[in-house]
Amino acid sequence: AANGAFAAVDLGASSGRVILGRPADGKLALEEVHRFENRPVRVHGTLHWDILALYRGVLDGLRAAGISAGTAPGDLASVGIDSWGVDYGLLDADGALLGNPVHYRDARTEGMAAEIDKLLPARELYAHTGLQHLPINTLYQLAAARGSRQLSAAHRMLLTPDLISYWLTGLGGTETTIASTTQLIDPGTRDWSRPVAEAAGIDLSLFWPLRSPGDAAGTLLPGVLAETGLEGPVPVTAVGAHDTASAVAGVPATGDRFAYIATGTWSLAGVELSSPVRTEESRLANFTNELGVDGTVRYLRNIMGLWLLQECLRTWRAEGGPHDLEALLEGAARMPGLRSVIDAGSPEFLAPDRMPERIAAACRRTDQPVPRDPAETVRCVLDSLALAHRQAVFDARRLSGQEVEAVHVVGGGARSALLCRLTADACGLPVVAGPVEAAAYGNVLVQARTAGVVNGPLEALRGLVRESLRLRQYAPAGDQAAWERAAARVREHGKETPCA
Ligand code: LRH
Repeated sequence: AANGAFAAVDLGASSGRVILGRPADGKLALEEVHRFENRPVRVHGTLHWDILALYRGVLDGLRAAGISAGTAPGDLASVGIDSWGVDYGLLDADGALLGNPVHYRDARTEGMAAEIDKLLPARELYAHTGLQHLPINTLYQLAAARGSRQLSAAHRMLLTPDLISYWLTGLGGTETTIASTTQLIDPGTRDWSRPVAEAAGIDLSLFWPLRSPGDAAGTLLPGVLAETGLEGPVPVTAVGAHDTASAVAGVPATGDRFAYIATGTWSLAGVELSSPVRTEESRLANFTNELGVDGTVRYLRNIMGLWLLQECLRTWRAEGGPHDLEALLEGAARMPGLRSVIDAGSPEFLAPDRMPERIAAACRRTDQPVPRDPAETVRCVLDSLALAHRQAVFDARRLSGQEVEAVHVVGGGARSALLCRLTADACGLPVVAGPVEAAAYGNVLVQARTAGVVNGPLEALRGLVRESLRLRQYAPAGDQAAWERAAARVREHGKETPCA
């Protein structure tokens, strides 16, 4: 391997993968060398991540990456790590992990927004951080942990990808894109918001210094080399450590007139900006300003995403019902559209369990036909997701002034022709679908640029993604008025929606 291979560790809420990227001839070839499940565990009522199982998956993946990259030192040029947002582990003064990280879907954050609101009104909080109100935000998790012995004993706090990086290298750091999911960062200065930390009583010295995508993050420890069979030195490079930041970097767009929808467990739908939008209108529309690579701002809204389907499937499987997603999607594609729609942005769907029942209840409450079978439920979910995509794209455009000529769907949802077609129809805009592994593309390209193997600004990196795969295009069709009526149905009932 002339220029070496770069390993992207990409940890999602339902699976982790290690993907090897080899840039050559103006293209980037990706090879998935290892994939492993991410299965949360409930212990005494609290939902945790099985973080050591994930770390083992990372080690197994690095071993596989080394074997695939070649045997000479330097064949594995670097490693970069990205993961889902908001969650963290605490270290004691000896660097040992204090307990298993808690899952953002755990119920401990209930009522915490009201607690924080007493200390710092939502309006001010938004003016400082520009983050949408989501119960999962680190700020609310820390509020829930406040006064616990564990938090009191903590010497350091590491967000998930930084924790993995710390275990691999022995060095600490806080990558800015993942830090921006905490609700403790000011997206204008791209630094900690001291006023927010002070008001919320959070000690910022828990965090190691900030670092940016492209910065060096250490080298694999001798013990890690021994365990993975790799020959050192293998550098670790900070990438967009938030998976969504890496995914947006990997969007194969031309120019800047595009919206993106990063689909997976969540749908993250919005536009890329050069500075944050923190107007009151933006706050009320629940838009977030997270940080992206190369000084960009990811102006987007969190939508429940494929989580709704994953959870339905989990329930149906447990009940001995249907479990073939492909067959269900085929069935759903034949159903009449827009019979019932739910608010796919609502936190009422955040918690796990009994999803088909909760979807049915939402339809009943809003006087819409209740889905009668799994295929109808799947159709309801996909229509609802497409509708939420439309609302987010339209709102992002209106609130930021950013023009949008095409919508890029990346991540797992790009595989579903039905979801992409419905999204194109709902937005009345062409949808460009792919890559599924956008986060891995973004992750590898930032590493490769640091290594001097590829050059240029984000736009050039995106050009490389475009050259590397066949993208699918979906032209919008159908009746915009029908989507507008469906949107009105959701809006009308929005006020009655119970919050998680
Ligand atoms: C998607 C994601 C999203 C966050 C959520 C916690 O994987 O990172 O951007 O809001 O997980």
